[in-house]
Amino acid sequence: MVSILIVTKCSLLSGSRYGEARSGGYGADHSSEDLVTDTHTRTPEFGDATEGGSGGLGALPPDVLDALSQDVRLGLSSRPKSLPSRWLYEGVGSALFERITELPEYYPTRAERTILVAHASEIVAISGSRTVIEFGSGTSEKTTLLLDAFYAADQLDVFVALDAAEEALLDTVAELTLRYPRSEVSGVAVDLNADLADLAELSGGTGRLLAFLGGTIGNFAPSERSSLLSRFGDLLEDGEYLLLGTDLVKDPVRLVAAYDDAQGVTAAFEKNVLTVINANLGADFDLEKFTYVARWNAQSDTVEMGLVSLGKQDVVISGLGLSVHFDDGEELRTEISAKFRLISVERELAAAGFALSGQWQDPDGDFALTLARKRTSGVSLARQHDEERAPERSSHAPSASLPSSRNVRAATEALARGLSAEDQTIQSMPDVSPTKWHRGHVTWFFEQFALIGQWPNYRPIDDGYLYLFNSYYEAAGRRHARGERGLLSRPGVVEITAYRETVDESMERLLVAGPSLELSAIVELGLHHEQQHQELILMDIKHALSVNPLAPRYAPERLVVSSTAATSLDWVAHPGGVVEIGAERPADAHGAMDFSAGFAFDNEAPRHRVWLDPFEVADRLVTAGEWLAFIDDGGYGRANLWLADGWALVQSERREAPLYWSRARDGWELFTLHGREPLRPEDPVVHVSYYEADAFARWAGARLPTEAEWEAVASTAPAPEFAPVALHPRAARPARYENEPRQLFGEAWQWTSSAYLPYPRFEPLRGMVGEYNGKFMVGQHVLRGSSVATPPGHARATYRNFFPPGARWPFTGVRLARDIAGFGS
Ligand code: AVI
Repeated sequence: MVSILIVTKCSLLSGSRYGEARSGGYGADHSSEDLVTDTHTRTPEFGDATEGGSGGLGALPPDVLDALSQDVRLGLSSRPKSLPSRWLYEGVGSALFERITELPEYYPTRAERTILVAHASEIVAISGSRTVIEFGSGTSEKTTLLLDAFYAADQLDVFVALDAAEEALLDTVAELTLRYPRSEVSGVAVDLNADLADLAELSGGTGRLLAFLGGTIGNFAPSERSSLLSRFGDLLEDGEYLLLGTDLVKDPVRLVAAYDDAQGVTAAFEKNVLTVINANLGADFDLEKFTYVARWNAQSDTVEMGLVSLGKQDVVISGLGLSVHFDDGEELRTEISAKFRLISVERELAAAGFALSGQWQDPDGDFALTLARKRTSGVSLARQHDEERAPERSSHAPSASLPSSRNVRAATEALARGLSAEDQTIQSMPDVSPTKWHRGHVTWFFEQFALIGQWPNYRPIDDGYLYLFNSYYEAAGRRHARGERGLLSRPGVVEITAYRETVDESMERLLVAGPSLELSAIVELGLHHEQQHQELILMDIKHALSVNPLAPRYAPERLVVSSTAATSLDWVAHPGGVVEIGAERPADAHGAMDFSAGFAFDNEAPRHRVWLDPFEVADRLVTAGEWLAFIDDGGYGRANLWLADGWALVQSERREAPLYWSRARDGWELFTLHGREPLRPEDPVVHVSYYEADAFARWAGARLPTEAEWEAVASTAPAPEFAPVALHPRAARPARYENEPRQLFGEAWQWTSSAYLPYPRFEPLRGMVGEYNGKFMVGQHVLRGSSVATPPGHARATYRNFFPPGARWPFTGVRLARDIAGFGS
């Protein structure tokens, strides 16, 4: 039977030999009245301590002696001979281990301490725990770094120290009771083989964090490790945390030195197990006849430690009635110390039902502390998925997604920088949103889906922001009316900047150790989403500024360096046939986002085959000069060119030219983000609706391309990596080769004749993000390419932009297409 000694401030259930024996050890400044002692006996596997035991041979209590007897009998009669490392700590073992932790060669204790000094408060914040349970607290020195942070945050309701070494445990409890007067401190003497599930009640409370520090997990064989981690999981409720210290794989020379120190302290520590057996089981081990060895096993990433017999010898263990023979050079394995890689820590934790919440290393990368959250039982499929995908995960170093995240977030702020608070507040029509709303909304996206969605104890910055900045996510709750976003003077731009900064800080804390697959996918989606809003900011502010009769500039006047006379229009022929379009579905088999094959929005997938008859597309966009010809030819007044809805719109709104065109004394003028400009006939036409594009194409004796035609031509063309120099599309440069399709990207989005519909076998993503695209697949048309306002690197050949057919405030242009004559007759 394993004795569990509970040392607590509040209750004395019974005394026992075991408890009483230790109750004198509290130290001079702490009387035993301050603490009371409660001894339980549990788990029948080792017999009942209260019924007495063999006793007499040494200082060990009977149940512990029984366990030692079993381990020695089994370990010394097996081949190779081995003993569990727990016996190293008996007698002078704990003191020797303390000396090891101070050796110059032994870096793990110092490295872990460094991590705790730097990151304890993050661990407190991320976990939100209020109860800390620590296994193997032994010495409280490192533990106090963690506990101090909890206490300072007023988050230490309960601390429970668990340790097999009661003496050290009692000291710890006594010391910590004084150190944390507002907390309930207790200790439980237990070894890790005990049924930990029983401890669930003892530790009480919710919001618990179980700490297993020091790299002790490495002293267990792989199968023992997985069972121990699972048992930790059994002890915790869903959403509670495990904090695990692991030593990392490094230069074997340093590793072996750490376990074979120059002073011979580790050798003495390992040999101590023979003394323990001599003292407790009446054995006659001669310590001089064994030499200590430590070696690196590169196959198992393990330091192996053992005692090698110097010559043949027979050892008698009288307490067990056993004689054990050792050959010359035969080794008794006393300990292993496995070293880890970050990915293997994550994988072992995932297998035990934990998801990574944070992972920190010391600056030398010697040691890691991992904070892992027990997963909710309902997502076992996701867990299985994570395990399968684990090798494909990128580095979990803090840089995994933060640099691009910082760039994207900074790019949004850069777009808003030149805008006053007033500029950022107005909404010139229901379709446009104020700049400050965009800045808040993209931030809300991270708060809602990453922080609230992935961080159980996260507290929203302001519930009102969740309402104001939700765009259209029904699953995220109620929201402010879209058309009334411009009525909000508060929160002002200052509050929104603060909101952005606070969410960024929280995101960095969440991501600092490398996100889980799920979280990285959310972050990635959030960054692409923010890039979409960067374009919306430009579209919307252009409209907002355009309604001002003073036509204020967003950007400095455009410098048109050379005006290439509009090049002649050529056609790029495509033979047709079966083509494949679209992206691979960015989700795993269960519908969870998965961008490991490259980012794509869900509406770009799945990749599928389509049949195309032979066709050709124009090698450049329709120019403003060509549009002028359409106007001058009465294009806006000829009903036969127009779709009925388009004609009705043209009539009702008296449209006679693209948006932002106005007649001036000397001809047409355009409002651009660079201010008013005279129309330049060679520039592409921009800000036309689908209806206008369709009417123009009919007038020109052509048609609009389907989205599959567009993609079939564009699939080999790279999207631009650099931002255009101006925020208005430029004239096409000369073709570099015959039939080069030009201006596919980076000038103006191109209307296609394709209705925005789901691709065959389209499925929305699982969860709230399923609302991202799929629910808008009616009544709109697809646009392809990208525009001057699209952030560099955002677009690709499979990208499907979409707007209602009447919309023209986006940067929308036209590329013509035609059937290849003579086919199909
Ligand atoms: C307790 N444990 C993490 C130590 C280690 O590094 O494996 C035990 C030890 N054995 C020899 N030196 C240290």
